[in-house]
Amino acid sequence: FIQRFAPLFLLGFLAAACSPKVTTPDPVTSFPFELPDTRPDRPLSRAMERNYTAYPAPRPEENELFSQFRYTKLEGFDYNNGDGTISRRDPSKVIFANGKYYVWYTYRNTPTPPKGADASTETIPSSDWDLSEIWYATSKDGFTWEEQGVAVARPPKPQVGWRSVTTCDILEWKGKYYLYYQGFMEASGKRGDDCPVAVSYADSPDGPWTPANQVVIPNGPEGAWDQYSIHDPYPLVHDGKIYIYYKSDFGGANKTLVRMQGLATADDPLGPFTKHPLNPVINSGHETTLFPWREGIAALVIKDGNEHFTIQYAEDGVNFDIKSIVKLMPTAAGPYLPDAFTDTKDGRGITWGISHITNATTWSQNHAVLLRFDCDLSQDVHDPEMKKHNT
Ligand code: AAL
Repeated sequence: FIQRFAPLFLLGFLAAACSPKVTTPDPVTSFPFELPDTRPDRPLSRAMERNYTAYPAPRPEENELFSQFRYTKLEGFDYNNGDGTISRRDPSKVIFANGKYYVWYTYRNTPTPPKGADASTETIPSSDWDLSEIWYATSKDGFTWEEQGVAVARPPKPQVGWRSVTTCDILEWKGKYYLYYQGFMEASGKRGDDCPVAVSYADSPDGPWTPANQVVIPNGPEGAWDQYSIHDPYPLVHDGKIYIYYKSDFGGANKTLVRMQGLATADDPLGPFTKHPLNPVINSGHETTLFPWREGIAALVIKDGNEHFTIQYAEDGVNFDIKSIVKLMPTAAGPYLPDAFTDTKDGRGITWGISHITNATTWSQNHAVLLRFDCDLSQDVHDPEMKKHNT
């Protein structure tokens, strides 16, 4: 056998030894990797050209900021049999304090489900987020939650938020806690959505919360991109400052909304906040969800706009690039984010959080339910073995 096939083995060995070495970077092991430009030397269609120039990799799943999302029903919340009278939506990010996880969210408990702006009264909500308060819940494991009750109630008229306080997010700064939220002065659907951001503060995540009774991020001047609304405030600590990303929308007056994300920064949680001169910094997305990633900031760009369902990254927190295109993103995601306020230069990413889902059969979105999402947007799951498993 050996005598008969020896010449063939020899030929094979010589061919292998003399052939030019092709070294393809291993996408599994070389994060953060750079793919070789493999464009052939011939004209390409516009779509193929764009595949090499507009995106970081021809296969988005090869980027470390790619993930699939898994969802789990939460235990512990009562929804009145889902009749639309109790709603929970727009969760904050999740923090860990006093040995448990905390989440804050928009809570509505009204005699009827939403009936649209024209049918709304002092007690009948126009939309799912009308006549709401900010409530909170705690959990030992992130799956079963104990609802603790109200954190920020609606203040008396005419204070900011008298009609509804919604869509909050949490900041921890120098040992104190700050909840930022939308303060409605009119029912949603009657231009109440053109609301600014207000803030309440507390010494403990359990409260009591003191409203600052002031607008902390005001609407932009007439003609500005954010003149109509300042929504979904999302605080992080970055470069020694408080960074609040928020959503606004061009064209609010004629209801052709084009939703985008802006940034305002401050040295003090009660302001003044300075809006970034390059705003809007993300051209798409609905609710804001961002997280420290390596030395910069990553964003889940969810739902609206040309770049919806992408995950983006900006080393400076301002100039974002698409890193991956994903599916089934968590709506209004509030991730568990241990390094949200540590001013990290090496953001580790996220693996789970709370999002919401709505039964959007009507404009006003009858009611919403909180649910848990899990994902692999974490540096710690990108070791070669884990990565093989995840892809
Ligand atoms: C959301 C958020 C804001 C909007 C409405 C309630 O999911 O973008 O909070 O105002 O919808």
